[in-house]
Amino acid sequence: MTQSARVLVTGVTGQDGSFLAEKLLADHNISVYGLVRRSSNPNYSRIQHILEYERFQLVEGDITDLSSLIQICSDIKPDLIYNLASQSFVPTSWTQPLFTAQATGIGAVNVFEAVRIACPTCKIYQASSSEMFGLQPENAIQNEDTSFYPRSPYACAKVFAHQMAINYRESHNLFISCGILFNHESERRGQQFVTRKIARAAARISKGLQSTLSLGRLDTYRDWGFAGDYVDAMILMMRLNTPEDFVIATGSKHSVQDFVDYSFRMVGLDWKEFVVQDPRFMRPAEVPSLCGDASRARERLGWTPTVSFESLVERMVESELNSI
Ligand code: NDP
Ligand code: GDR
Repeated sequence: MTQSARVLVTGVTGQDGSFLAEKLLADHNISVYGLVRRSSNPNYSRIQHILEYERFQLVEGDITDLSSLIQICSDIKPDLIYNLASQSFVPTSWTQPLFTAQATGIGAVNVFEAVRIACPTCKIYQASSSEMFGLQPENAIQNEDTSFYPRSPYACAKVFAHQMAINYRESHNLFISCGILFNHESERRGQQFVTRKIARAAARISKGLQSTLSLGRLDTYRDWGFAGDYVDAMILMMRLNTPEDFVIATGSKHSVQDFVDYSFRMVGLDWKEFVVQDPRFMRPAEVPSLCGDASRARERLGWTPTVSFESLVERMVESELNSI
């Protein structure tokens, strides 16, 4: 990257955006611009600690508004954009399929168009997802060559964005790399996602602040890693001289029940006494099992995950206990 690089991060108020902005700001030659959308009450809790940095600036725009993105790209002339903004909660994509298509699918194309029009040499990172793989044979492992079988409007929107990224790369010669990231979690994860919901409930139940935990299916499997590690992979990908797509995953999977069991054991409780299954958290179509093969990332980026499943659960439950 050139000296005094300008980096635009969309989705900066989210889990990954906050870790990414923090890591980028550690490099004194980088200025970070965080895209935020207008809301009646700003939600800057994840980036509160970096708001005062001189090299960090918030810019107002919306991923669904192409004109705002063209304006921002013309003004800032970013060297690099990480496109992390999306409607990222899978269940919401069934109740708001059109909004999800706009934010998660068209939103990415808006970024590509703004770059094509206003700053065509800018590199772009596109946040693709393991949800694109969707329904796969039991015990299969997914890599960059695995076919997609999306199972939700969210996953369909991500497939659209992913294929458009490849299309813009091949037809307009834009530098776009897609990170196909498997589930990654942290104490900054949104409270609706299953890992944070479980960690928080285990801590609260152990302190007498909550009596039960309502969940959907316990028998689905995910390849869960630590968000900080996955953001490192994004940064490594953007240091390459040619664009390329990478699967980022730990290579081991666990069930929702494993996550529940280990979280409750951490606080000295038996989960079976507190967990109730609730149809409200079942999905119209499920992705039963995902597990990624990140060999390409290991070989070409030198990337490996540093946080085990057990350490991730411990970190999240401890954080919840500390916050009570
Ligand atoms: P979060 O849900 O935590 O953050 C999403 C971000 O997108 C928020 O900053 C949100 O802003 C912003 N956003 C949503 N809609 C708009 C909009 N219309 N205009 C501008 N900004 C918008 O997601 P994560 O940090 O977990 O994920 C980052 C990206 O990676 C997402 O694209 C997600 O789909 C993808 N992904 C995530 C994985 C994971 O396991 N975490 C795995 C694979 C892919 P606001 O705060 O205002 O709502
Ligand atoms: P996911 O994450 O859909 O994989 O998408 P989530 O944590 O929402 O669900 C994981 C699995 O847990 C099951 N589950 C429940 N999920 C939620 N949220 N709440 C519950 O009560 C519950 N009970 C069981 C789900 O059915 C599912 O099988 C995440 C998001 O970050 C996406 O944006 C990202 O692209 C993918 O990970 C990779």
